[in-house]
Amino acid sequence: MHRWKRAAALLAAVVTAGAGLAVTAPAAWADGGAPWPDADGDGWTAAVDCADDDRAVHPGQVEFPGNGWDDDCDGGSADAPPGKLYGWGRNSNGTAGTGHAGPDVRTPAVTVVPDGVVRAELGSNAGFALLADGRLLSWGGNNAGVLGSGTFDGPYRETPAPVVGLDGTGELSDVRRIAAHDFAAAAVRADGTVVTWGFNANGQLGDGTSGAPRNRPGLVLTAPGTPLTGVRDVEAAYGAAYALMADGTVTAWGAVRCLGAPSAPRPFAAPIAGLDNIRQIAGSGSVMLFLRKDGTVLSCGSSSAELGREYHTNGPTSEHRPNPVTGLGSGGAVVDIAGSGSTAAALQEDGSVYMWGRNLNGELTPIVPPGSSTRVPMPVPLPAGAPVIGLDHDSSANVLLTRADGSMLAWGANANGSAGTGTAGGVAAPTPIEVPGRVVRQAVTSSVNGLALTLPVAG
Ligand SMILES: [Ca+2]
Ligand SMILES: [Ca+2]
Ligand SMILES: [Ca+2]
Repeated sequence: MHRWKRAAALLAAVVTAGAGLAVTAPAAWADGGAPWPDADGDGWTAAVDCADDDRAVHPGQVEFPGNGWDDDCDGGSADAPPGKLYGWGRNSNGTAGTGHAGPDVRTPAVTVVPDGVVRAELGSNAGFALLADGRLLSWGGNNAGVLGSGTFDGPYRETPAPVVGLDGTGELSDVRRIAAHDFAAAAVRADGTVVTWGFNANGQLGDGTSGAPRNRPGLVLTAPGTPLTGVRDVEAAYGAAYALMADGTVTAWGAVRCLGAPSAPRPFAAPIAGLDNIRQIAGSGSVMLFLRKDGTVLSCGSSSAELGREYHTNGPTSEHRPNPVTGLGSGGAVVDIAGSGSTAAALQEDGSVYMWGRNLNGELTPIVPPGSSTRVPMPVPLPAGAPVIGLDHDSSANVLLTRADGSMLAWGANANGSAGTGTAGGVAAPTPIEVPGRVVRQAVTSSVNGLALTLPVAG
């Protein structure tokens, strides 16, 4: 199916769900008969494609709030229809966001996070909500000061509150993107700088220090006294963080992978060679994944199966340098990626989900037996229904998919009810989850919690 036809089909599904998006038909020919180019091959010509170098951006695409991209080329709605947050999973520290610590929450429950959320994120035990006004709220466990509250005191907080400002007082402002991994967090601000806080054992705070954690945001530096600038997005990964630069290259700090050989932690931010035209970064334990705007995926970091390719066929240190994942299906360009500590996942244009790696926690049970591994990406059998449009698997023993009709699919270890399916024990196959009256547009999962950013069903 041509990309635009599939996009139209996807749009029809969205309209059926009531999201009510507007769309402009692709124009194959300009006035006067000269063809408009379609440089990225997504089926939408440059006449209507606001990013003709990016396969995942075009008219008819679903607008994902707060991801930093005008996905549907609608400058009017841009990037930020604000929504309401739902949470579930372990709640002994209030991480489910219900406003009070208590027993596990096994299905999505409305949170006490104020309306106006444009992006959600989870660390190991803490939740984050980026608001449309640029403030960042945090709640849950405060391990290593990951709440950014300016204190290490208090084992947890039940009521979401703003991350403090750079000087430890006031509120952090102008936040555009948020990423967390374990007990460390990183945020991109409107001026293109990055601030970090929390765990720092590997120098993942990027300010030249390592060891002591920090309970308030501080700037990531390229050298003493010189802040990193020009950042579009950030991914927090195992012992390190990776910044997607506005020019499509990648700069990283901490226990950085993909430098050509195993390397000592970097105390300051510096570029990674061999990466350009990148639109998304995902960490998978020792392996990093990079989605290019042309819809291909690069991997590097270690020889583990989650590399998604052979590691010795392109030079003796191929696993330490960015090289393409091989064996993905014929479902078109990859439009979303995610990784856990031991597995990786990719979503293709036609809604196919491919996974690979080591099945240590049940994430790969739909494709290989527990304890087995696959270096070759394999398609995850999905139940009938609306096409998958997004995925999350960040540092998690669960996989969480969003579908065009606003529902989710989940499976995995399901510790503390973190899959959100309402069941106990591991979930072996993708299982539908609905949030009544709401359309899910972003879903995030950790091994013990889940969050869903939802919009009202229009109509
Ligand atoms: Ca195009
Ligand atoms: Ca495009
Ligand atoms: Ca967007």
